[in-house]
Amino acid sequence: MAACTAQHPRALFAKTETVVFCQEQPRIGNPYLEDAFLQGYLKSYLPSKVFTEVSVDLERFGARVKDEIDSLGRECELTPPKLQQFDAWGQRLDQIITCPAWKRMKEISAEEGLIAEAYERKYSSWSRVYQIAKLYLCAPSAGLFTCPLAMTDGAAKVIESLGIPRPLEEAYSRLTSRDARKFWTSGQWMTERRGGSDVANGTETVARKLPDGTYSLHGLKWFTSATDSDMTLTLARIMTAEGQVEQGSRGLSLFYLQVRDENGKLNGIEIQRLKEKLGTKPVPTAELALDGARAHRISTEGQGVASIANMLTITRVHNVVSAVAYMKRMIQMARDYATKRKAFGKALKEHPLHMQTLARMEVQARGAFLLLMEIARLLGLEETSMATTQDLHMLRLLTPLAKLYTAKQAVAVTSEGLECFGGQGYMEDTGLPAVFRDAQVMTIWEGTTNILSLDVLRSLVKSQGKVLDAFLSSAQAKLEVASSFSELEPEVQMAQNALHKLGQFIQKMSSKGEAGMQLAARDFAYTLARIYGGVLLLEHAARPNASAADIFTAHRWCHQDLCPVDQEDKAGSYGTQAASLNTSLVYDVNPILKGKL
Ligand code: UCC
Repeated sequence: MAACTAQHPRALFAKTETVVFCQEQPRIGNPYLEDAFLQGYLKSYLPSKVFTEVSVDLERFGARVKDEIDSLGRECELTPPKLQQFDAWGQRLDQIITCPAWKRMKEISAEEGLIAEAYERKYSSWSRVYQIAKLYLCAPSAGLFTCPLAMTDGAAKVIESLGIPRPLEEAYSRLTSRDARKFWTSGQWMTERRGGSDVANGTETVARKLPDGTYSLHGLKWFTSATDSDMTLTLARIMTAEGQVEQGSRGLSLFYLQVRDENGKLNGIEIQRLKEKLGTKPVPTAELALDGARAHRISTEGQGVASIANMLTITRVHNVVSAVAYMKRMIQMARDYATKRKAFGKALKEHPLHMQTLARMEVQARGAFLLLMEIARLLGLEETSMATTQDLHMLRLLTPLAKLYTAKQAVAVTSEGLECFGGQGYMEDTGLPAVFRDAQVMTIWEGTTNILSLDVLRSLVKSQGKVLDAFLSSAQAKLEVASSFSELEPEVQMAQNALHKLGQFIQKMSSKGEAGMQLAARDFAYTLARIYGGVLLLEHAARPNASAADIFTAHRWCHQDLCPVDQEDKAGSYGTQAASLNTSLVYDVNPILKGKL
């Protein structure tokens, strides 16, 4: 856009002068070329031949994000989906109408191999890193098409891990296709009327076995994201011939179904309504009634939750991709704006306090980025059977950890980012509020912060402490590398101290068991995330070709409280009285009412 000078001849009406208000628009550049940290990471860790090829493609793709995808994403935001339930003559249609840009995003996703790349494995284990880097570049521009892509990736992962059994061969080949005419997206229908976190007790959908071995599903799915998808994976309880079902987690099995038949007719599904949401406006999120949906059982009976966990791992990784990418997008826009916008006689860039704010945002985004890339690297190793047991433990731990931590960071950083634009950040037509709104969902879908904190504990307990051992030894190994650089010495020591305090805390809590740890679960998870983010930044800053910015980032990150669980413990947050004190504080109401609580 041409620069706006806001110079008007004095001869014009005074009124014109007061109504004309013009600021230069921040620019979305090529997100690959503008991201030195991403380039530095890929150059350092990818084998050089892989880096050369990948870099060329990412630069090309970055230009496509800037020149094509970003405007499609905006169109998706401004043209949300509609549900046409009936035709003019009362015939039930249940048609979700999406805009052309949303459909185009599906084609582009196939053309660009946004799913295929991870499953073709052209670059062996590095293919995952490559795919994640591509998703990261386009996530804030893609009009939330990254939501169906997350579930599509998750479904492909589940099917692959099952050995691609016969009823799923076609689905797998379509989910991982580069042919836009063939490409399918998948849903993940987990949430029912009784809630989304407690899947084991909230799932009411039942499955009746049919004579041909398939099942017919009956129930209500309360939130289904990207309901225009071609297929889905979903949970249900198998009903016995006597009409009995088993309650709880052990009663759940995993099913695959196609949403529509070849003629576009819904498969025993009614779309009740589309949801009114705070954000993710382009995504059709629907309430569904399943009334005889034909489905294939794809897990062992009663193993539904464990089987869908593979999908959750992938969708949680995608959540991290978007959380980090949204932070980065805000920072890129704000730093460009800071070169253009003048206040108090100089560009924002010349105000040290403003630069400090942006630098703090950047430190958060960089730590989050390394957590993301570490997960991508480990996932790639797992998928090519190259992972050690320690790698597998780290992947299990880092997935919920990074999901919960980066989602919270994304809300804070995008909120701070809005402020960097002053009042303009609050204006709908700048597109900036949408970034903030969409960041907020990252803390909720795919498991809230508390559910993910409990999943961190689950990973420790289920592995009988091996996950924690892997964490401690991996952190130590990385700190050892960093400790040989004198410039990093004080920060390495800070990380060591945090690990020491963490060790003491774990020892103290070990006698209290899993239940005793619950109150500390969130602070414990934050501690692991902060320590590991710091350790990764220190390792990154210890590379021979590390930049001054890499070293400064590691310093800044390590100067935050790396062990909040220790601080909170000392403050009595997990003591015997803590839970009841919390409740009294929350319900600090009129004594008459108190008696009724
Ligand atoms: O669907 C949604 C929106 C889709 C949109 C996607 C967009 C993605 C982002 C894109 C970015 C733009 S939102 C709804 C998502 N729903 C959830 O995330 C559910 C949240 N609730 C939980 O995660 C709970 O912790 C449950 C459901 C996993 C708890 O289930 P249970 O059955 O009560 O827990 P159990 O008994 O501990 O676990 C049952 C089994 C165990 O294995 P076995 O049977 O072998 O002992 C666990 O070890 O499941 C296993 N398991 C896991 N395994 C549980 N969690 C995991 C895990 N995370 N990884 C591996």
